[in-house]
Amino acid sequence: MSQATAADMSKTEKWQSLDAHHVHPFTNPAELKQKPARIIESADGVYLTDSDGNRILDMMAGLWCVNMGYGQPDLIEAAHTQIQQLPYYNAFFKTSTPPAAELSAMLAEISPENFHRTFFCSSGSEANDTVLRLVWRYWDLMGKPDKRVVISRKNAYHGSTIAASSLGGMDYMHKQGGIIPDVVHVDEPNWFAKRCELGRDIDRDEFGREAAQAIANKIEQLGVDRVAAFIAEPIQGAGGVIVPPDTYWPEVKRICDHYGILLVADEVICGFGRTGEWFGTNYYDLKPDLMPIAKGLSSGYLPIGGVMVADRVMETIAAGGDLAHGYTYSGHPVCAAVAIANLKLMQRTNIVDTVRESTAPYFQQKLRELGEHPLVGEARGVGMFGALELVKDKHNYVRFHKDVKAGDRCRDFCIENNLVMRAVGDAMVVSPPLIVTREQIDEFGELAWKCLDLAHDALT
Ligand code: PXG
Repeated sequence: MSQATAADMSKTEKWQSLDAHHVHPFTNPAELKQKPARIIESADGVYLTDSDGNRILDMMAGLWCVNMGYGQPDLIEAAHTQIQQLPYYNAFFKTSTPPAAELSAMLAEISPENFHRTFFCSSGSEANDTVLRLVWRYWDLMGKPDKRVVISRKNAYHGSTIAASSLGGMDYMHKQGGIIPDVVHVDEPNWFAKRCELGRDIDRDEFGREAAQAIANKIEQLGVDRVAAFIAEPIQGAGGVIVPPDTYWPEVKRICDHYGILLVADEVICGFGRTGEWFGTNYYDLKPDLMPIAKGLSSGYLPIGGVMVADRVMETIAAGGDLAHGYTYSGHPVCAAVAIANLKLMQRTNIVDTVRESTAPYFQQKLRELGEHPLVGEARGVGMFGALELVKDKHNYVRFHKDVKAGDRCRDFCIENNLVMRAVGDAMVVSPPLIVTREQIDEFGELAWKCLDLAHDALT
């Protein structure tokens, strides 16, 4: 770029022209070429600022991760101090660092009682690759190497590496990346989608039991000698905040126990306060064997994830000698130091109690009020996340044709009005930082209603 050209450009145009070299995740490059990316320059609390100076209410906490909000001095200070003291050292070959050690002990303290060990990595996807390695290793060591199949669910999201996207149930990802052997999918407990499919109401509890029974049927069909584990998010996040019926999880637990297969609870979104409990596992009393974690562990300030391993699984793995698995950045000291500062801040501010007792009920009430809008067929959620399903006919479970792209169009109105709400198909999903206040929830309610009105006018 010549200097004269650069001087003529606005700040936004300058970043956008540089960004032309950037391959964006989950983005159509042709669309981006037509309308370049919005550039986010800074952030504070629950607000982002873009390069045109707009102040945007971030009701997605980044990508479901900035749980303690932007600009937290403790987290910034922790990174600064640790990067000076020791910017990197690894956790291979019988070595550790103070942050990796302390973080693993803190996780043992805050997690359900049968968890005392964590393997570290840098993302939720790596965590789920690790899950697969651990599940297969466990059954090998148990003398049952034929137990290889992991059952997952359609419309689940477990990440984007080949193993994690195979575990996930997103068809459009499988179409591009293929799917590894030994992963199968059953129907999700999506009551709303089922009612739309049938065009009538169905009993929620009965549907929950049937969705659980699909797992048992799959185990019977494959033969229990081949089945290693069932993996699921306690509440599906990226699939559209699918809250299962109350009958679902007790029955799934019973089925996993009955057949003696491992239960993996993917806590990447549900973990660290999102449900109003420390883990989604606490919310549903799941007692899983493995828990992949990431995102809210560091409030997204630095990339860190992990797999928490229940005692009985760890005993077997530990007895097996060398674990041939690890990443350069497993237990990265700066990332771990930020995660420690994040967890300490969460503890000191009692944020999980505040969410459970005060702000989440208020937020859920606000979502239900938005559910009264003529465009919204269902408002659902738990704790500090939820979804609004946009429909053509509110009373008869009639969706818009998918080519109408109702969700995307509503999302565009949100962006124009400085509100981040994400569209998953026609579900508008919301997952604000846990520190969001009642006043900010009111602001969200007003902005969201306005955007729903605009979308309603455009779509009907
Ligand atoms: N498990 C779950 C439950 C997730 O939600 C991952 C694993 C993978 O984490 P990493 O850190 O590898 O991205 C996720 C990630 C979206 C969106 O558009 C959701 C995620 C990631 C990117 C986009 O809703 N979830």
